[in-house]
Amino acid sequence: MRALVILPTYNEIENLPRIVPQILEVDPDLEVLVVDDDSPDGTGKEADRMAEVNPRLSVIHRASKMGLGSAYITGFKYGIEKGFDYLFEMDADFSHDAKYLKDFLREIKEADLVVGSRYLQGVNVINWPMSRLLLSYFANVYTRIITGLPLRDATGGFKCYRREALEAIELDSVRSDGYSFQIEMSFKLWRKGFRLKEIPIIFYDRQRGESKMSKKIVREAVWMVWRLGLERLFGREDSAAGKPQGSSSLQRT
Ligand SMILES: Nc1nc2c(ncn2[C@@H]2O[C@H](COP(=O)(O)OP(=O)(O)OP(=O)(O)O)[C@@H](O)[C@H]2O)c(=O)[nH]1
Ligand SMILES: [Mg+2]
Repeated sequence: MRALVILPTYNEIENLPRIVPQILEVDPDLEVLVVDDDSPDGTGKEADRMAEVNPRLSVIHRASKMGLGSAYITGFKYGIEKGFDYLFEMDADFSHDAKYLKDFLREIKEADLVVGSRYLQGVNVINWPMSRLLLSYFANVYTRIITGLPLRDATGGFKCYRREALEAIELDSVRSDGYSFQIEMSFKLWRKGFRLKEIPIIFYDRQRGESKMSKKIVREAVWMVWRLGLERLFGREDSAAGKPQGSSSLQRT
């Protein structure tokens, strides 16, 4: 078993040197890939320095800030090419606690996508302003109603994909970036009949570094959700590729 934790970074110089060792400590089969978008604060150079002395860390540099979704697509392609069995999405800002990686690794054995969920058992978000929490919570209600995607937390970004599931998606056709990137990826797998599983996580607001949340990300998600809902209604989804045996299902802990 080989698992790759993909960490997209933009100005995470205060977080990166602390988060990477925490991840690697969890399991000897874990490796980390940093996808840095030429962070002005030197995160990319720091990642290179760390990788020089750590064979379990790799770094991809991109020329400019191109967005979270495309950073993950770059990371997925790298991980598939290198033969990893499981590929993680994780934030580099300590919003996602590395201790949950163990839970993901256990659950992915029986699923194709494991989603870390803030809203599975009540509301597990620490330190967000009420306005942001409400936006996130109702974005999820809205997404569930319009797309039918059976997840309590469809916008979260702590996830583990089985390699075969990612291989079944036309990665270059995924266009969205922020919240909607998460929705679109899960939706595509659900529609193809892959097994989705949610596990509870506690989400912590970032303590260091600057937020990249923007109105553009919210607007993008509002439209994407409708696009997916309509695709589902009119059956435009390409269901030919990679459909696994067994029916579409969602398991809950
Ligand atoms: N490579 C790359 N990484 C990004 C980009 N935008 C955000 N990230 C990283 O993606 C992860 C999640 O982004 P955040 O900035 O935390 O976004 P957020 O979680 O919506 O907002 P806050 O937690 O409030 O800051 C972090 O590790 C960021 O450094 C980007 O354009 N390119
Ligand atoms: Mg964050």
